[in-house]
Amino acid sequence: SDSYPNIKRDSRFKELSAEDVKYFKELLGGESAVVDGINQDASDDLEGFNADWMRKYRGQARLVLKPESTEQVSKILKYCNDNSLAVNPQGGNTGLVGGSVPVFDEIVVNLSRMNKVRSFDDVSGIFVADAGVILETADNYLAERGYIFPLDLGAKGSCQIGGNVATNAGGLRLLRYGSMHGNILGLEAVLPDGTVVDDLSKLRKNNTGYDLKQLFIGGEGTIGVVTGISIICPQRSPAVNVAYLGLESYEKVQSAFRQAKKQLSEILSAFELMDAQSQRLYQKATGAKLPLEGESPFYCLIETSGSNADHDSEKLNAFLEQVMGDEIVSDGVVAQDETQIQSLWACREGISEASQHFGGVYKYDLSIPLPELYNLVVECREHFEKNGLMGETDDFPVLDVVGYGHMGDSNLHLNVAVRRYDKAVEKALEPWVYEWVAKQSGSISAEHGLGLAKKEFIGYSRSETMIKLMKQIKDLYDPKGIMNPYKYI
Ligand code: FAD
Ligand code: 2HG
Ligand code: ZN
Repeated sequence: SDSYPNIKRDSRFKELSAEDVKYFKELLGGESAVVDGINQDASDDLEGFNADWMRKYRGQARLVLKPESTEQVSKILKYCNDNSLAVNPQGGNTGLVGGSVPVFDEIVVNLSRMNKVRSFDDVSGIFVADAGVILETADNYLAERGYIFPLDLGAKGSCQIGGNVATNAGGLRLLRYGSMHGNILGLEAVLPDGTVVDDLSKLRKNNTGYDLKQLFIGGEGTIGVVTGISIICPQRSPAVNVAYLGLESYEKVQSAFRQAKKQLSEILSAFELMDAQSQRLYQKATGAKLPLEGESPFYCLIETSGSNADHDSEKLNAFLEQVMGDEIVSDGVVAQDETQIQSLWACREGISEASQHFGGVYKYDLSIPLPELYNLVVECREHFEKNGLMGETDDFPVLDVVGYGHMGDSNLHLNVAVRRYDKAVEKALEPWVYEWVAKQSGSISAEHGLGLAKKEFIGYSRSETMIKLMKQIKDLYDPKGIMNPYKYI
């Protein structure tokens, strides 16, 4: 492939034939379920399945299959396994590590037509649905019933709940609701040989043997296709407040976090960090007006969710009075209505897209112990300045280095915004960033996963022994290696 000069197509995998396509068309019963680039030129139709959200990774799939039932997924995988055809499971294609698009000519199995809610119990809050339901659709369904999906993220309008499970997505409220590993009660998944693993449990507690569903959560489509999920959803909080605060130093950000946990305790539902550079970039990319007049080096977005508006406001006001009185926070605004809540959140959720607006971006998604978390951003800027790669004019490839993320979960998003992709920038960043993180015993993949982007670097966060165990699991579930090859480990 021209896209990936350093990776070779695995010759174990058969190339697609017209015969194969005929089988799939008969199986799925219709043209609309198949994008066929074998019998005709379908490059335009295939583009959206081959290119990722960042337009950074591009595959050469010539066939996309859109099954609408678990049985169809099972038959597709069995056929692929029997015929050594490689497969790339795909949800909403919003993944940020190149895992959701093929590397070569893997068949894309796209879950978008598996989009039915299967059941909801409004006493227990247990929601069972097909993997291809869009996250926002699931959340709207639950909102009508007084519940909330325990995960929220900027890509909610496109990502699928099956994709969220496959990546073990973290998002904006993990601090409050916990991870997919904790909330998912059961899964239905299809193994490469077509076996349907029916573990759609609705039990909160179930200590009967190894908890095998956990392997699919964060498995990134490497051991099977998730077709259905069962998840426990909390009550939606009727009272929601959002505050956007300016702070003078990262030390003060940590103090504010400490105080927020202490004073807002059970109603705290998000604590997000944005540096001044990230807000400037967001402002420049979108033209939106920033919430505060003057600039502060750091900003925090704090959300509370509770059941009693008066009680929550009282707590939030007491918190704000204290942190402003103690000069922990220098400036701030509290949203007065739903529109303002949305626009404050947009300042945080919009950074991811803004950072690639001026050409491109190198993204790092890292777990770092809180006291050291922001040092990486500072040192990264110094590193670029020393290397002569960052500056004001077009001569420099790097436009800016921005730091933001899920402060409440010690998860930093380091985004290096570039005017153009440049090998020198990449060389300066990797493995420099990974070495830095390994030294702090952090994680090189906090919430986005490994995909193609991190595969080479897993050793910075996992020991030889653990990598070996992971490879054994992969071989056990997928002995022919057809599931999402070239990625993960
Ligand atoms: P895809 O991108 O289609 O696939 C992702 C991976 O999962 C691939 O390896 C794919 O093979 C596999 N996969 C997908 N569906 C299945 C399935 N049914 N069975 C088996 N494997 C499958 N992530 C976070 O964790 N937190 C955030 O806050 C966050 N914010 C984001 C904001 C934006 C604007 C964007 C673009 C992305 C963000 N992400 C975030 C990353 C991404 O949205 C998540 O990883 C999301 O969970 C991916 O879901 P998807 O349906 O788009 O999956
Ligand atoms: C977020 O928290 C996402 O906004 C995306 O995880 C982070 O783009 C990124 O680096
Ligand atoms: Zn994130």
